[in-house]
Amino acid sequence: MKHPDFTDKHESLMEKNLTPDLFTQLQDVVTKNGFTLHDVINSGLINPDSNIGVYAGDTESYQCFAPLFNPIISQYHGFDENTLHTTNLNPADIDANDPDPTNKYIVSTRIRVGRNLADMPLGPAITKSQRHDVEARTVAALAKMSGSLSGHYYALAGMSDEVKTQLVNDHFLFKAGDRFFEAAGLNRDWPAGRGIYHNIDKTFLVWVNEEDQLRIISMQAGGNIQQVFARLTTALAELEQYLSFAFTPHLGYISSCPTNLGTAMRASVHIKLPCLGNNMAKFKAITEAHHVQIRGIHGEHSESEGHIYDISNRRRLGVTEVECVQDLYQGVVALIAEEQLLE
Ligand code: ADP
Ligand code: CIR
Repeated sequence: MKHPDFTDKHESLMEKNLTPDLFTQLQDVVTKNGFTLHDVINSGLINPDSNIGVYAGDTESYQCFAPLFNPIISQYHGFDENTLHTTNLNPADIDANDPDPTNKYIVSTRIRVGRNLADMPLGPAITKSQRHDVEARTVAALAKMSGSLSGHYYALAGMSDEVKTQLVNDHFLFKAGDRFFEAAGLNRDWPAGRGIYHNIDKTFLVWVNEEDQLRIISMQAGGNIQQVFARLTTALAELEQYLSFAFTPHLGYISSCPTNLGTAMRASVHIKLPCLGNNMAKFKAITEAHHVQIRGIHGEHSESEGHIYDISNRRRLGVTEVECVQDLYQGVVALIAEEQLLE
């Protein structure tokens, strides 16, 4: 393999950081799960429009390929390499009264974290049988969830297309992996080992073997951020009695995409902002000032519909879970205030 011939269209953090010298330094490095530099950068190479362009195959990837990952991690999260990541999952520390009690703007609130089992390779390097093992261990742990968190697991392989489409359209289930996942190796053996657990109300959900082995989700209609966070932390505490998750003191919870390291938390609202939607420059200035990100209504790489946007915290590493939620809250308060000025 030679240093890639990046085109004008390549604009990812990978392309910016992978100099010919760094390429030479890392080109023969292999992790104990067989993950190589080619595996790390393939998604960004095949997809020139990637923002980030790298994935990890295991926790060790972050150490073996640190000269490439570290600057990308710093540039994305604004995280100083010498800092230790800290966790705070205490709902009592959240100061986020419903920013829209009459539900004029906020349609729904969702908070998810990514988790991976400590003794397994990550999705881009995991084998089919390891993926089934992850599924079996996760389903066994979920079977012990109590009270309103108890529910059922549905394997993707056994699900009718009709049910699947409905769950995806209702924002509960992940879509089939896209071209970024494909090039990262995340779509291998699809749909084996993938599935979704949810409670009866679909307010607590767990995705199994998507981009991360577990995506643990709390969601509900309206803007009660505090309640959504509290449900998530209760569920996490229960699950941690049965499952041990990959974590390092420097990088926090380990995820396959470096944007999810640390808290691995994305706290979002679906919010109607027609005036700001017609004034994207102002919209983006507010989101950037408040460390929040705009996505479309069907998740990453999708478009908005009817001026409903997905607004979520951008930073996940070097900030606590409570701070991620406060970022969302401050951003939403500022956006609603501006929308009201423009109405
Ligand atoms: P992730 O949140 O796991 O990073 P996506 O951005 O692809 O992944 O979103 C996953 C799904 O969650 C999508 O269907 C998206 O519309 C839905 N979703 C995200 N935020 C909310 C929200 N606040 N309310 C309802 N659905 C949401
Ligand atoms: C990319 O590099 O663009 C994709 N692999 C997704 C990266 C994470 N998402 C994001 O920054 N919005």
